Amino acid sequence: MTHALVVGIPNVGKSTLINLLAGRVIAKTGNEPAITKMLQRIEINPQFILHDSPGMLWPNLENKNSAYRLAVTGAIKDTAISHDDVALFATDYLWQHYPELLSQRYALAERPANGQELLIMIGKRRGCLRSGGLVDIDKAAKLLLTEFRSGHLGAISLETPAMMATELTELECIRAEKAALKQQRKAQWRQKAKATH
Ligand SMILES: Nc1nc2c(ncn2[C@@H]2O[C@H](COP(=O)(O)OP(=O)(O)OP(=O)(O)O)[C@@H](O)[C@H]2O)c(=O)[nH]1
Ligand SMILES: [Mg+2]
Repeated sequence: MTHALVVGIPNVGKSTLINLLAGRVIAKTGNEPAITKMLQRIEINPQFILHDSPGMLWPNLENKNSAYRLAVTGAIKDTAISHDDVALFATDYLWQHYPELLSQRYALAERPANGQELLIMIGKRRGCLRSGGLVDIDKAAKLLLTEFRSGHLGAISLETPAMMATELTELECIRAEKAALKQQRKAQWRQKAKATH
């Protein structure tokens, strides 16, 4: 008998794949992370057992950009990081790397100066307004993220090997700074302790 375990980050389609392989809807699916709550055993045939698993993430996302990118894709619950922050990260990145896709999708007449301005333009264009005609940023943020996640903005990569190389170098510097600060604090505590004895 063969056992296979399907693992991956949340909301990437593990349960959907299992349902396809099983030829019936047996695993619960949904367009949000943490739909599968526990390990589920699915018998494809007496010789082949599939196991569906809850989505897994790294225990500590030291690289903030990685956390934002995961949130943009929908792998991190929308309650963990605010919609607005995630959407602003997305608009900043998308405008830098995929301006033509955004211009087309939202028929932008002008060039926004930054991600925030872009989000406001998208909100205006799509009628995400509050009373008084002000743009409802939260609504615009949700709309942008939904459109990105459904693939309506086009084929987009949020991360490249070159970006990761740069970010890892930056991370090394941050780690070194933190370690130096820790050492400095330890030395200060030791001095204080000596002085009080
Ligand atoms: N566009 C697209 N959407 C997909 C595909 N596979 C799954 N989905 C959708 O992605 C969402 C997540 O699917 P799930 O199968 O629940 O994902 P999961 O990895 O089991 O998620 P968790 O159990 O929460 O970790 C659902 O809305 C699916 O309909 C795919 O190949 N293409
Ligand atoms: Mg699942």
